[in-house]
Amino acid sequence: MAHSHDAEADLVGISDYRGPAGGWGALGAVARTVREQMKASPDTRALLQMNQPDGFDCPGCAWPDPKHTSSFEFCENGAKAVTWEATVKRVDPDFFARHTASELWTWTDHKLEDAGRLTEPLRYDPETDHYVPITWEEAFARGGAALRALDHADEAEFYCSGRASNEAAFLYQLFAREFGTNNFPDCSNMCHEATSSGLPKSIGIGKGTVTLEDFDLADAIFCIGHNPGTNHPRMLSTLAAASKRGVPIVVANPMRERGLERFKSPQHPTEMLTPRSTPLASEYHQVRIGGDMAMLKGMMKALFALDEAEGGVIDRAFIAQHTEGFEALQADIEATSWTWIEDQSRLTREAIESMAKVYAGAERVIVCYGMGITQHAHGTQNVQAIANLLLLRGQFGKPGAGICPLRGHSNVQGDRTVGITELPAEDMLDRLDAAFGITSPRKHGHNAVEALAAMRDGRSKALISLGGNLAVAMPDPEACFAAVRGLDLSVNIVTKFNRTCLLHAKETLVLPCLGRTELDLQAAGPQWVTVEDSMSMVHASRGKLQPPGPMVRSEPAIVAGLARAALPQSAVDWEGMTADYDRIRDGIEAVYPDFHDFNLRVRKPGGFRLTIAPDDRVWKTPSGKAQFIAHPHAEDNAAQPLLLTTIRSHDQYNTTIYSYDDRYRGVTGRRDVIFANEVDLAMLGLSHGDKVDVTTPTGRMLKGFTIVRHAIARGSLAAYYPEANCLVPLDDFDPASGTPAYKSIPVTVTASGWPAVHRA
Ligand SMILES: Nc1nc2c(c(=O)[nH]1)N[C@H]1C(S)=C(S)[C@@H](COP(=O)(O)OP(=O)(O)OC[C@H]3O[C@@H](n4cnc5c(=O)[nH]c(N)nc54)[C@H](O)[C@@H]3O)O[C@H]1N2
Ligand SMILES: Nc1nc2c(c(=O)[nH]1)N[C@H]1C(S)=C(S)[C@@H](COP(=O)(O)OP(=O)(O)OC[C@H]3O[C@@H](n4cnc5c(=O)[nH]c(N)nc54)[C@H](O)[C@@H]3O)O[C@H]1N2
Ligand SMILES: [Mo]
Repeated sequence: MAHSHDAEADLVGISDYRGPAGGWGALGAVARTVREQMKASPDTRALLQMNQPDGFDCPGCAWPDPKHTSSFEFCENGAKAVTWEATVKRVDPDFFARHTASELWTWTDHKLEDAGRLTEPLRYDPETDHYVPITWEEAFARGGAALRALDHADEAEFYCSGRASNEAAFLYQLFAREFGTNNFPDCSNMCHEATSSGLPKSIGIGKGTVTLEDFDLADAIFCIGHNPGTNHPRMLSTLAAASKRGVPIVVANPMRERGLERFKSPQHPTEMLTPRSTPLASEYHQVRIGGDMAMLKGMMKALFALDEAEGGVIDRAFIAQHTEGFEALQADIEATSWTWIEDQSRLTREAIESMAKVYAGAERVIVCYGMGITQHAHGTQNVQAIANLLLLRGQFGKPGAGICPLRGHSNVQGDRTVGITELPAEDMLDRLDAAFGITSPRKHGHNAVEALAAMRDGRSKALISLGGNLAVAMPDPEACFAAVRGLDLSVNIVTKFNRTCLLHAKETLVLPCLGRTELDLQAAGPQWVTVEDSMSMVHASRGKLQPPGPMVRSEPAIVAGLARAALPQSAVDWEGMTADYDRIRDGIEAVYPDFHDFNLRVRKPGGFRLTIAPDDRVWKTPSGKAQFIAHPHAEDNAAQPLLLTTIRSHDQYNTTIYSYDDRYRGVTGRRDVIFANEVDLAMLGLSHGDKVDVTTPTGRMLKGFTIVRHAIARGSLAAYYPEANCLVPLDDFDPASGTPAYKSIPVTVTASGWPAVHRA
């Protein structure tokens, strides 16, 4: 491919980051964010209440805390999440009088949210192109009227993002089901749905099986397709402790992520004051994007070989007593060739054998995984392959072992537990109906992709969003933006104004809610909420900060207000539950037996753990046994020369862009980059810093981005989400779970003449 190099390489803000994760860089970043968002606010003490027994749960991620009784655990990105919420900046009615919607549309996602917290309910006025303040009564009346005007309840979509508390989410599903639909598109549908749909078939539960204490007992830890230095930073302390004990930590990730390599704990004075840091990964395997299935099959192949050579590697007693499907799995692994495995994974047989050796040599093993596993067209198969691997050595139901999906939003798991699901179980609906005197619909509803398709096709006419930024988070912004714009009603219950709020339906409402850090005062006094972390611990979260304005209401109060207006004849005591959240918790207990004595047990510091049946080697599958699930027809990616994955920068929270920096990847002040392997660059006839266009087989394009050399696997490219979402079609998803294939987009790359677009 000929390419002229007359253009200057665009390497502004591109460098190598040489430090460890954490360290002084993290402390500096916190100081900066506190300065920018909180100015001299006395509420900087908020940071000291994060994850304390009496404080609030960090809204940053779902990684648990040591019994919620620890001393303050420092986390840079938790601090960013809190300061972004506790900011002193406001978008009040004056702000919206100054700026038209058309002007705000031209703002970046960063600038929109950086403008501050919403303070009053708003309605979009198409006559003036402004958002105008309205009373809560008018907001509820308008929302309720539009919902009542629908021909059928299934024309409404009830989206839930994962920050909502258990209490808010439970009320929300009660509202939607009394209204008459199971349409619950949910951020989990874009995230760990492959876990929710894949693991129940394997081990009878769609959640992780380990606790934080298990990490203290593990003999080996595998980290596949997740980036804890950015997305679950408190996990680094856990990994560092394991590393110091000499526990091997085996990483499989196409990108070399600093947060998996080295960590300098900001809580550790000697590390902070010396050049020392703790090495994390003992082996780092740069698997190709989408090559995990092949890698996992390769590990199993090597395990069988080791077992044949040495014996005692495969746990045959466990397999005989607890599982089904072993023969089919073994046959599939035997039929899988090393050539195919190496081709797909771009790892050598020796590398994979080395991973298998670590696994075989450890008594107690934890496998952690994230979006690098789930967000593929074969995400569910990937998750089940991890379960297969663990079942082969009986790594369930014993201390120090198990599966650890790193969940996304801080309460995404809890929201699902208390009923946010488009596929509700019959017995759950029976109990809900009995507890509240309603008749829930039995017909299953829409997940996120189905909801967007229904909205696009005019089958759905209303979207209520409890948090999130749905149209920006989903694939194919063009289709999703048009879908929301075609609606009769769009209701955004949010803390901050975002791009989805700017997509105008016939009626567009923006309803400001309290964040988790804030004091929630109701008729019966100050209220607190509960959340469930990645490890199924349910605990209390108590906000203390002053709300951003007197009119801002809590999520439960807003949900109840809308429900009241949409369901004038409602059988539910919405006012009573809003006045006193203990009553919502009583409702949760009535519907979910696992929450017995909820109000009592959750008042204990640290809360309680929900039942995880595999802990007791109980398998809630139809046959009562854990299942090996073979995937003989695993996806073939070797023919695709280049696959692109989408990732989070260090300074973003999903669609919330805190800043344009990505410290650990050496990027400052920009997001318009494509990370590429040096050898691929040369093969493409491109140089570090060239402007390129990225094109998909169906002609989707990302134009004028700068391609940069990076430590990433051959045949793999990476770009930031959501900038690259235009490359993902809405119908490219995992058929088993509906999870969009955000992480394996086939592309071609060519030199570009287009100007850069995504600069700070
Ligand atoms: N600060 C911060 N914290 C967050 C979030 C945030 O945006 N910011 N988001 C929250 C949410 S909702 C979620 S779901 C989690 C996400 O947490 P992660 O799962 O860590 O998220 P990602 O950034 O999407 O990327 C994950 C990693 O997968 C790797 N990867 C990409 N493709 C592949 C592949 O094919 N195979 C393998 N093995 N690896 C691959 C990437 O190189 C990257 O290191 O974090 C949560 N926590
Ligand atoms: N290409 C690509 N796309 C992806 C992903 C990817 O890896 N690649 N990841 C996917 C994943 S894992 C997820 S989870 C989704 C995320 O999808 P969403 O959950 O829909 O998106 P967020 O960006 O987390 O939502 C941000 C908004 O939430 C609101 N908010 C913040 N805190 C609160 C609160 O306490 N209450 C309420 N009511 N609102 C609040 C704010 O107004 C803010 O603008 O994106 C998905 N999209
Ligand atoms: Mo997520």
